[in-house]
Amino acid sequence: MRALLIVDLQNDFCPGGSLAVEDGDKIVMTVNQLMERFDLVVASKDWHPMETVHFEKWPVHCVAGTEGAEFHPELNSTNIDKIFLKGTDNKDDGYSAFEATSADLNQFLIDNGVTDLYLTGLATDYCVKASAIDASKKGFNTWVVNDAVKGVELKTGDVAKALDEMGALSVRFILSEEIS
Ligand code: VGL
Repeated sequence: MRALLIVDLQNDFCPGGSLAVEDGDKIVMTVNQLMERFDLVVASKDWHPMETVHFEKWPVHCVAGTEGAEFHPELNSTNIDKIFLKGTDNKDDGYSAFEATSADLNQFLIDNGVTDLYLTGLATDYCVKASAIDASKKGFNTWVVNDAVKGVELKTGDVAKALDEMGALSVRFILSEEIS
């Protein structure tokens, strides 16, 4: 059993948002197409309080209930079976979707018999990486869909380094066209 995980495909991480990932919106169509091929689709949302230690490191973004925290408007979010909110505590960065507090992602996947998890979304070098590493450590066969993720790349080479770190922890890489 496989599931698709969409990480943080929210307005604030897309062009025009407060922590925009360059071309972050360009993956939306690919993610929409992928959703059609999966029986189970889950998504994380960064969902921060107005004041949090996280905003000492990053510009204010994805504050719970704001427009910036909404999914990108072109994402077919009606195809998402369950949403997991993370970073909800004022002491918690919540990079990984497995740190979600609204529901337990690991338990949800186990309860649904998921063995293989395919990751898409933003950003490759932060929340996708953290989520993929957690997924792999928890024993899921973990795939990152290379053409359905985008990185922040604060420093040149950050994305390449993130891919190496994930690969070293048995995360595998695939293209959306290879997924039927
Ligand atoms: C993210 C930086 C700060 C992400 C979240 O979703 O990758 N990056 N907060």
